[in-house]
Amino acid sequence: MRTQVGIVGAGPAGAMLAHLLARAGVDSVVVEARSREYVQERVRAGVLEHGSCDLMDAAGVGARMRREGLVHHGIELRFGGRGHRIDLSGLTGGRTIMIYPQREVVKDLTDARVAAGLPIFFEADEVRVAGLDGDRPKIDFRHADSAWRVECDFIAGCDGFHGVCRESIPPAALRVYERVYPFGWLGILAEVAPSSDELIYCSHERGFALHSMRTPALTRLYLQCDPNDAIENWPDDRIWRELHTRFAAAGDWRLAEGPIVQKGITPMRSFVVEPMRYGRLFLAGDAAHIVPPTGAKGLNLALADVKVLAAAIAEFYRSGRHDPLDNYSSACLRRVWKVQRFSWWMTSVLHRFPDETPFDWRRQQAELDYVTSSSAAAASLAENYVGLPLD
Ligand code: RFL
Ligand code: PHB
Repeated sequence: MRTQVGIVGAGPAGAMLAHLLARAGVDSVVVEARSREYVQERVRAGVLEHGSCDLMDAAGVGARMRREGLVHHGIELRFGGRGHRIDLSGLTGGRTIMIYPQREVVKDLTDARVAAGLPIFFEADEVRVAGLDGDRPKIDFRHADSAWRVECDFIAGCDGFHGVCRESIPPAALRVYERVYPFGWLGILAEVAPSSDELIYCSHERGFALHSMRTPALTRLYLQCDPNDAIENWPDDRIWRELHTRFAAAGDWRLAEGPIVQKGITPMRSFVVEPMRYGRLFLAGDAAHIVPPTGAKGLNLALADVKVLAAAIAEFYRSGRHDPLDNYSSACLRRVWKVQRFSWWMTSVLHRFPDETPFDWRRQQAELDYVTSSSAAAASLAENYVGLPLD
């Protein structure tokens, strides 16, 4: 089959790109390795930046998010057993963040695509991309026991960190920047109302902890842990004990417990590949970059990339102009590196590092004290947390 843009992957990047292109009158075919149920159920990110919410609206899929999402005006930084509020809205001229699970974002986008009858192949096997440096790149795959080929003008590699698109680029054409952290996050989903109205980022001698949420009845909690630890070493009562210890605070605040319905350990890395393009293949989202989750940025960066890419592709079909496509990588990377910086900073100030010295610990505590007592420092954190401008 023939299309204008072949999109590999139906995570947030691929699903949003397909949607933005359709609204601009550009044809696309989406090829996804997993089932529709799997991509719509995967437990991942939870925080949408202000600009990501605006993009959902602009794409015409914001209605349920506006109805069911939880608007947050601040976050708490907890250290030394005391909570300190960062007034995100007050420090950014009224901007907010939205708690709306990534799976709901993907569900809204993929349901809209299926309802519109536009092509999307779930459960595609043996996906391959070829002809990237020619003018007719292709996606080959197997679906329901048949072999398929999609011939495209352009391919968007939205297939995440472990996808095939980045791997199909000759290594000499890419430069990789990477940092792997000596810790991971143990994340749980618990059927209990959140214990706080806002997210709590907690620095403790035993390591970082995060209190987040998905809905008014579902709490999401994370603990810094050894990245090589096995989840079997963490029975539920050990997880709760550790959470209570790290979140302990002066006053009568208590962490509420409930049945744990999901748990897992995720390693953490910072990763960027440059450029985000090879010939007619454009990389977007986790396929091009990974941030540690401490700044809640991965999903938002993926959406920001495809906003730029969709506009560049639409401009190409409207006017024949190439320059927005030629500028895609550098335009995205400027923002990507600022978000890398922020995610690295949040990570380094809140986690314990195995090789740190007592000096480092005191410096971290001073940094947290500074950011919660200086309005200039707090404003910088807030500006980055609600999201740097998308353009
Ligand atoms: P995704 O979501 O990984 O989607 C890629 C899609 O491509 C498919 N795929 C293939 N399809 C066809 N052929 C192949 N060969 C394929 N290989 C893979 C996959 O099945 C999948 O459907 O990448 P995308 O779209 O770039 O989106 C990125 C985000 O998913 C990611 O950055 C965030 O989840 C990161 N993240 C967070 N981001 C935030 O903005 N806020 C958060 O609060 C936040 N918390 C998190 C997170 C990521 C986490 N984990 C598990 C990595 C918390 C966690 C624990
Ligand atoms: C989440 O709710 O999963 C979450 C929230 C904030 C983060 C990371 C993850 O920084």
